[in-house]
Amino acid sequence: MIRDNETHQLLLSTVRAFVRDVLRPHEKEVEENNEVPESVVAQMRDLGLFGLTIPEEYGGLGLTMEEEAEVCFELGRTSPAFRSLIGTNNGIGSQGILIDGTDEQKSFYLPKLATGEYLSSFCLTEPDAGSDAGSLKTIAERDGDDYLISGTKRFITNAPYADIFTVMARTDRDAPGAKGISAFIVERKSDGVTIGKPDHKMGQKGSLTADVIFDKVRVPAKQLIGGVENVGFKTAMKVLDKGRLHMAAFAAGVSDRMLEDTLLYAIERKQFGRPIASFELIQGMLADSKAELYAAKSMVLDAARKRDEGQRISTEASCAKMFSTEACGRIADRCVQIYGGAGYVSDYDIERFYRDVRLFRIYEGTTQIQQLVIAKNMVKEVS
Ligand code: COS
Repeated sequence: MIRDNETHQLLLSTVRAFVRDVLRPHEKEVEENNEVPESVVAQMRDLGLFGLTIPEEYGGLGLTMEEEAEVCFELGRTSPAFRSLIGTNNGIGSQGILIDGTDEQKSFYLPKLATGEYLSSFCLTEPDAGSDAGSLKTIAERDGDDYLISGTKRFITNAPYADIFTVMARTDRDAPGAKGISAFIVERKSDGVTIGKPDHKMGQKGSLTADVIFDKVRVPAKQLIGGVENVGFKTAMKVLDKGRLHMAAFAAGVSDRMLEDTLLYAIERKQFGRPIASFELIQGMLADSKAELYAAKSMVLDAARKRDEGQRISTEASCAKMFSTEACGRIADRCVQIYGGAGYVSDYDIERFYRDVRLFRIYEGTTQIQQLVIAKNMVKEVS
C-alpha cells in the first residue's frame, strides 16, 4: 500500500540521488577497507534510513511493506554493505520488538533504533544450529528476577557494531525443538558478552559478521520479548517472514543495477565491428535477465501488498525470496559472461557484485529452506 504517492515519490527520488551521488562513489573504498566510512553512516542517519520501517510514533518513517520494497529496489543499486548496515535496524534487529514486544520495550528501544543511535543484531544461528534453527542450544536459566544466558551465536550481521541483540535462547530444556525457545533483548554492554573477530567472507566487504558469545550474561526478566516465555521461535519466524520479503526486494534492486551496468557495457563494447549488444546470443542473456527481474519485482510487490492488507505471507515471502535471489544469481552470472574477461577482473564492479550476491541465496534462510516452507504450507493448507 502506498499511503501518499507524492511523499513516496519524493522519498524514492531522495534515496535514488543518495545512492547515485554518495553511496556509489564509495563502493571501491568500502570494498578495500572493509568498512562503511563514518561520514556516510552519519548521512544515512540524517536521511532517516535506520528507521524506514519503524512506526512514526517511535520516530521512524513507518513505511508500509510496499513502500519499503520500492525503497529496497533503489537501495539495491549499490554495494550490499550499505543496506546491511541499516538492514538489521529496519528488519531482523527491530521487528521482534515491534511485532511481539511489550509497550515498555517498544518505547525504550524503537526510538533509539529509528535514529540509528543504537544498532541491533538478530542472534538465531549457532555453530550447530543453522537451517535447523529449532535445535539451538543457547540456554536462558531463570535466576530470581533475571535470566542467565549462555551460548554462542554465529555469523551475526553487524555484531561488531551492535548495541543490542535479539537473542533466541532455550528457557525450557525439556521441550523439544522449536518449543521452549524464548526471545530476549540483550544489551552489548552486559557483563559476559564477547564479540568474536569479524569473519573473512567471500564478498559483501564492509558488512561485518562475527560470533557473539554469551557467558552467564545476566538479563533482567523485563528484557524477555513480550514478557512471555517459550514463544521466541514463533517471534523469530514472523521476523523472518518480513525479512525474507525485504531480501527479495533488495536482491531485485541489485539485479537491476547489474543489468543496467551490463547493458551499457554491451552497447559500448565492440567486437566483429559492432556493439556486442547487437548480437542475438548476447540479447538472449539480456532478455532472460530482464524478464526474470520483472517477475521478481512483480512477485515482491504482490506479496508486499498482501502483507499490507494484513494477510499472512509466509508462503509468498519464501516464494519471492527464493525466486528473486536465485534470479539474481543467474543474472550476475550472465552479466559476468557478457563482460567476458573484463567481468573477471576487479576493474569493473560486476566482479564484486558476483561475489556479493552469492550470499542472498543463503542468509535469512537458504533456497532449500524456502522450498521447505513453501511445500509445508501447501500441504498444511490442503489438510
Ligand atoms: N509465523 C508464525 N509461526 C510460525 C511460522 C511463521 N512464519 N513458521 C513456523 N511457525 C510456528 C509453527 O506453526 C509451529 O508452531 P506450533 O508448535 O504451535 O505448531 C512452530 O513455529 C514451529 O514450526 P515448525 O514445526 O515449522 O519448525 P521447524 O523446527 O520444523 O523449523 C524451519 C522450520 C526449517 C522453516 C525453520 O527452522 C527455519 O526457518 N530455518 C531457517 C532459519 C533461518 O532462516 N536462518 C537464517 C539465519 S537468521 S538471519
